[in-house]
Formats: sequence, C-alpha cells, structure tokens
Amino acid sequence: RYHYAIVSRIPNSFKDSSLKQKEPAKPIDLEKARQQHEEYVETLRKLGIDVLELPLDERHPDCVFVEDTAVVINGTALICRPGASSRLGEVAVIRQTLRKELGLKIVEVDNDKATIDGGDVLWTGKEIVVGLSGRTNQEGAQAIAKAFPEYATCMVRVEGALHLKSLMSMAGPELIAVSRSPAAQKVLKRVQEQVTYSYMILTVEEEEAANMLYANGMRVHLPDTTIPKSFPIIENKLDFQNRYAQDISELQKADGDLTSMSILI
Ligand code: CIR
Repeated sequence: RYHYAIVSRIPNSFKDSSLKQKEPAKPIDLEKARQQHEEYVETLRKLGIDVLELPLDERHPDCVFVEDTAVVINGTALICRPGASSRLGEVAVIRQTLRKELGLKIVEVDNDKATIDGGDVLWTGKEIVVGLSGRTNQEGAQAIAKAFPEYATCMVRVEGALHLKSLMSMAGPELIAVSRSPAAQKVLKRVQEQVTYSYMILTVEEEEAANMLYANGMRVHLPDTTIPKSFPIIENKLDFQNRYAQDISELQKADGDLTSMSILI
C-alpha cells in the first residue's frame, strides 16, 4: 500500500525548455498544464495518498517528471542518474525529501557511467524489469539490481519509445497494461521471455493509454482508453475498488505520462 507521493510543481521554463520528444513539438499551454497537474494531485489524494508537493524549480524545466529521479521499493530509495544531462540536477531535492522528510534508506549509484531514468523501471510487485533505452544503460540496470538484491531484476531492450513504461505499466496486481502497437508488442514479448513470474495482460488500443497508474487497489488511466470488452471479468476477479480517468494532454506534449509525475512511497 502506498502512503505518500512526491510531486513537483511546473516551472515557467517547462513551456520552452522541456526536452520534447514529439516532432513537430506542439506548443504547451502552461496554465492548462498546471491545472491538469493540480487535478492529477487531487486524483492521487482520492487514492488515499498523502501528496508532498515540491516547489517549482526554474533551473530544471522537466522537474515535474519526478518518476525519473528515484526508484523506491519497500522503503529503499535508489537515487537515479537521469540519462538527459539537463535533468541530472533534479535529483538533489528528491534525495533530500526522501531522506529527511520520509526517512527512507537512500542508495546512490556508485558507477558514474551508469544512467537511469525511473521511467525505465517497472516494479511488478514481485520483480523488477529494467528497460535499456536512450536514457537507461546496462550499467544503470546493474546498479538497480544491486540496490534491490532481494528481487530478481531483468533487462529488456526498448525501441520506439522514450522509456519502458511509455509502452507498458502495471494496471493491477500481476496485470500489465500494454498497447496493441507493434513496437509495444515486440517489447512485451521480450519482457515475457525474461520475467520469472507470469502476468495477465491488459491490451489497450491507444499507445499512450498503456501507461496507467495503479495504487491501493485503484487505477488511473487516460480519458481516451479503449478497454477490451472481456476485461471487466478479469477486473472483478481482481476486486477493483475504483478507477479514475485523468487528462494530462499538456504534459503528454513533453512526453509525460501518468506514472511520470509522481514517486509513490
Ligand atoms: C524528458 O524527455 O525527460 C521529459 N520531457 C519527459 C520525461 C517523462 N518521463 C517519464 O515518462 N518517466
């Protein structure tokens, strides 16, 4: 069960300096982005989560995407080394918050060749899958395995997306959401070859809808999500309490997704 979330407010610099992945980049409406972010925070509160909101940091345009800065599993926090150099400085305030305010055990990456974005780390509840992407390298994946020795860690190559979790996410206990797109299916196949446990798969139509946020028996998904007709049967078995649709269209323009904007503890 998650009790806390760390989120970061959106700086003005987000509008122009965020590392945008989408081409051609669409202009960001800052006010709307902030409003959607506030709604996102409200949604987290509905999941029974106490949200710690960090003040905005103009020096770090992408600071709203806190997921990339730390991996927290069972009271241990691994401080990441983000793969984009403009984001390296984001970790300082996160480290401080995790240590001082939440009292977590902090683990640092001891290899300066390692890069890790938290968006590449899929914690299934039983084991860890690390995406080797443009942001996370082999050394980074090794650092993750070392930080959480009590869990099996496997690695999969990610192509056609920024992060592993742009393509798939946990949508429930032992349930992985993934889209129908060939790129996502290819990576899913690699995941299934590597993992130790077996998982149910929720296949959604829309590529971006595959990133869902699952916490405390509830699921947050994008408003445009086509869930297969057969799915409610699975859902009943999983004993779902509730689900929320959350629009984050302005943050998606900077390649953000639902999991990217919080660290759950
Ligand atoms: C970046 O390129 O780093 C940001 N514009 C987006 C990061 C999104 N992070 C995530 O989905 N975990």
